[in-house]
Amino acid sequence: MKRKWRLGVISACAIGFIASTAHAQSPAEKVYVPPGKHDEFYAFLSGGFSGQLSVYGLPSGRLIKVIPVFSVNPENGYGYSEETKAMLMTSHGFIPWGDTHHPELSQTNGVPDGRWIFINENNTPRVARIDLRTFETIEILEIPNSGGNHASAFVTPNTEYITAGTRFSVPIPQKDVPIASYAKNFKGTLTFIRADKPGKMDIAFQILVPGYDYDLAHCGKGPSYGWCFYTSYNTEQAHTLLEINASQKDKDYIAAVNWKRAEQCIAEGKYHVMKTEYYHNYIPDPEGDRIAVSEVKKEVKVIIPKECKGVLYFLPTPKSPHGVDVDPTGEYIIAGGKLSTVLPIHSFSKMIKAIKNKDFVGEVDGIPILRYEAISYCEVPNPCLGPLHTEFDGKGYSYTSCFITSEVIKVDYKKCKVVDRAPTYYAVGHLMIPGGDSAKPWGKYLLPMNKITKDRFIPTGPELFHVGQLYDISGGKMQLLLDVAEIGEPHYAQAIPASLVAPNTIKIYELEKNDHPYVTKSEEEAKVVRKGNEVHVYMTTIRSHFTPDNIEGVKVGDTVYFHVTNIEQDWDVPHGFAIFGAENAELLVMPGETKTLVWKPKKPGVYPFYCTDFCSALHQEMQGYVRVSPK
Ligand code: CUK
Ligand code: CUA
Repeated sequence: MKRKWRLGVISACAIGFIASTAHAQSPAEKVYVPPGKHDEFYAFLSGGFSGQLSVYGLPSGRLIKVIPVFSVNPENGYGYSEETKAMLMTSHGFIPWGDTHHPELSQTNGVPDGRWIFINENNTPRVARIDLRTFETIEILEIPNSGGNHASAFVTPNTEYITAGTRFSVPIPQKDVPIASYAKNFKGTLTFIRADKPGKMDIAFQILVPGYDYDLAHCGKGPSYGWCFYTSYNTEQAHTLLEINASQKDKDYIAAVNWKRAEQCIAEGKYHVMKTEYYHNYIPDPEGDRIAVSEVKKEVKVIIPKECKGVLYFLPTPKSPHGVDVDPTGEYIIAGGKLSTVLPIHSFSKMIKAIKNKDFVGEVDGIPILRYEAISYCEVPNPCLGPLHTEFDGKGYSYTSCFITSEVIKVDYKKCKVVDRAPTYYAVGHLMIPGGDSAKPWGKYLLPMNKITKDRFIPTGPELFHVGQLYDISGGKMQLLLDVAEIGEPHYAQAIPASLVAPNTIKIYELEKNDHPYVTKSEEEAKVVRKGNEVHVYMTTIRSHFTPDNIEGVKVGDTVYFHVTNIEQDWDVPHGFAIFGAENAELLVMPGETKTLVWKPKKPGVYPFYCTDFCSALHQEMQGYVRVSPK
């Protein structure tokens, strides 16, 4: 009897469940990923002034990993270990910090393919490649002739290039001139970086452009394949009080670059070779020694637009535009006019027609300015205040963030009308839809990233995290699901189905393939070798001891290199290494890997070292001593 009664309850529940899915699921149900289950999407959020890239699962909003890119990261010794220091070398020396803004996934035929993700560094111009098999930064290229790398790192549809535009114009080449000579001496560059092969990033060419501020970019696809678009502001060429002086004109420009034409000009020798110095840092052997190296490059090819006709056009765009986004078909180009009262949409096919008909209203430095009416598809009326960035759902709708009115608007962009709006909390910057800037958006979710958190989380004193907000966009109306606490200032983000990345991730660095010059493949090979003032400790770790664990014979004035090889066979058992008083952070050594910590002991004594990363019940016993004697 009892059993029957129970069955009855179960079937009533089942009916209840079916009934409730027929109705709208609650926000809680939509973001709930049960313990042990995986998220549907990886989301990669720029860390902004943290210099890193964070990885979240969607729809749960759980933080899964922080990938160090441009900033040192004590948590795993990035930028501290001898193997990773070279990643942060620049022509200005070792720089332990960066400001990341725009991540973009590598693409094949305009669709994110899950191989790599790129991200820019705004302050000391650089771009990075992160390998999505290991979620590690494997390459960083410095960008010369740039005064701040903001319009970056956006890819062309087959990852032929990542592109970059200078945020601040500066004298190019750099020289000592009065700041007031801006209009005469300051220039910008738009840079194309070869990106299709890991370890081979290089500046293919730069295009020298008038001294404006190039803010954001996106590249064309489909019919607009072969083009990239950059917003510019400060066409007034102000050099002081830009908040007033750079907002004078009714329209600034989108710079439309025909990079296929640029390739022709390079092939025809229509370029200048400019001497300059910049660094290319990469790991040549990511499955072997895994040691980053720096290569110093000495020159770049520079195209001057008036010597390469057809490479660049200016599209007038109201008013101090910020974002520029190309729809999945490649025909519609939507700009965020920060101070504009309309949302301008340009038509790529009209642009091509206007170029053919020479429908120009003037030129700057030999660069034709197209007639606004000749390229305009429409202006979305009464959008919102402060439209910034747009993403697409692949179903004919675009979503634009509105900074001033703190909202997102959903636009039927072919019909040129707003069909839905939702408030954000507060002051939204970028927004992201999985695949939302590609030829094939996955849609489903929208993540606006807000600059101001105010009251969204329990208070943490004056400094607050930024907040992302997850919306369900699968229905007609946007529905707010979740607040996500973010690291630094995320600016932009990307997301991709986990099924395109997870199966390719590498679980373990194989010890057999480790050809690090200081590898120690077994405890029998562990040793201490003195070379003049250098002491090299060939050390192994395995649960739960170091070999050797008592080291004597070190003297004040020596430089001690701890070359720590993790010889575990289990993929998920890293060991850490830290020694008392070392100026460097710890090491985190993954199974199969060798990492090196340098230590210069300053006083005689006996110094403990220990494993910093929990590894077994005897983790606390994983320790040792170094004896340091006077000189
Ligand atoms: S910028 Cu931050 S909201 Cu760096 Cu892409 Cu527009
Ligand atoms: Cu090894 Cu803890």
